[in-house]
Amino acid sequence: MRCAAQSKIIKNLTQEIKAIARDLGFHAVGITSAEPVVEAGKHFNQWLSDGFSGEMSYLKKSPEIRFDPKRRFPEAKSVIALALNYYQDNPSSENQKNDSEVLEGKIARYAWGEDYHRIIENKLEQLIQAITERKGRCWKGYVDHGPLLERAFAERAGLGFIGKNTHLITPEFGSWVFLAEVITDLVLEEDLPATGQCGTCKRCIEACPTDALNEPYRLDARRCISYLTIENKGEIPETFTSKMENMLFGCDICQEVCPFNGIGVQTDVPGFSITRGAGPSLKLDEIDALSDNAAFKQRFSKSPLLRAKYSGLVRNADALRVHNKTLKDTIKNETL
Ligand code: B12
Ligand code: SF4
Ligand code: SF4
Repeated sequence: MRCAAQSKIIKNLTQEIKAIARDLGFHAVGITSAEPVVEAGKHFNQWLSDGFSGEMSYLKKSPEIRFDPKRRFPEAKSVIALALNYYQDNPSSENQKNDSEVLEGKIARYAWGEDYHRIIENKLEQLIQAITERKGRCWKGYVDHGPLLERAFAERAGLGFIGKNTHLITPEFGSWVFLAEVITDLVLEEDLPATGQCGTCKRCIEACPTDALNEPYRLDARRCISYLTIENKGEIPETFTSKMENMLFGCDICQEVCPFNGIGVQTDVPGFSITRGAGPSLKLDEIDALSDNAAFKQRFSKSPLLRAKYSGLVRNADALRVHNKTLKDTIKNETL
């Protein structure tokens, strides 16, 4: 039991840390304990044993630390869950060219500007420094790469709820947010878990072109265009090349159709501007013009597209081109 004076100190410290996080530019911050997310852990284990993680072998390494951070950091007390809005309108969607000769591939919104890992890591370092100055011990800040079930901790910290498309959906920014966390030994005041839900809606499940959302809340990565175009190292199976809806890198279809993403809030993070990266689409000719890996690395030096590697981007462009040719031939034959 805490006395009133202790509770007040904890409350003040929590408010101070939340204010620092907001000043650093995070758009939402919530606190939860470092205790395991037990139900999410069961779902995660089931997901792995069903083979849904495909070739992402790193997810299988010590899966228990993803839902129980205290196994790694026994003195951890709190998880500070953070979100950064990356939404921006597609400037080209209103006057899209209808030039069937110029083939373009679409880029998922998260990758239009600079890579979010660097932008967020910089903010996390500053937050950790501020906590350390307040006598709190922190372990490395996490964004994406860390072994933590980020969506589950964000949900328990009250940032939003997990939808049937598996996204963490916030009340203010929909699902157009990146997630990040700081794990600390400070005892902080916990937020209540988020309570929203999808209700009877199943738009994302119906819209997914490859049936990757084979059940609500469960995504088979092996069928997901995002996985096939970014994480997958091999060829894109033919069964999917005709279903990629011109996505060259990543996929946003199950987010675009979500009613919680109706009116996006423009991000205020300069690094996410399309002028800083690949933008909403790329001409396939531009990819052909990249003569080698060095040219690819130079063109996309700060972009998330680096993740797919030169060979991956060329493979994706080829898949779109082959599909477009087949489509054209079919239309030609039908009109003859
Ligand atoms: C591996 C991975 C992928 C894989 C697998 C995605 C997936 N849905 O599992 C692939 C490559 C496909 C992928 C794609 C994308 N990713 Co990704 N990815 C990750 C990563 C590294 C791990 C996710 C994971 O553990 N998956 C395993 C499943 C089981 O866990 P989960 O996704 O958290 O699922 C929860 C629920 O679905 C629920 N659940 C599972 N089964 C069941 C069953 C029932 C009955 C119920 C009720 C619930 C339930 O439990 C889980 C609890 O956490 C996280 C970062 C991280 N460290 O967490 C980023 C992360 C999830 N990705 C992110 C993003 C932005 C994307 C893309 C939008 C990129 C793009 N535009 O192409 C797509 C979205 C695809 C989608 N619909 O999820 C963001 C999501 C932010 C958000 N608002 O949710 C994260 C959090 C990275 C970050 N730090 O911002 N990703
Ligand atoms: S990201 Fe695309 S392919 Fe993956 S589940 Fe969503 S709609 Fe389906
Ligand atoms: S589209 Fe509908 S079912 Fe899918 S996540 Fe959004 S609200 Fe939930």
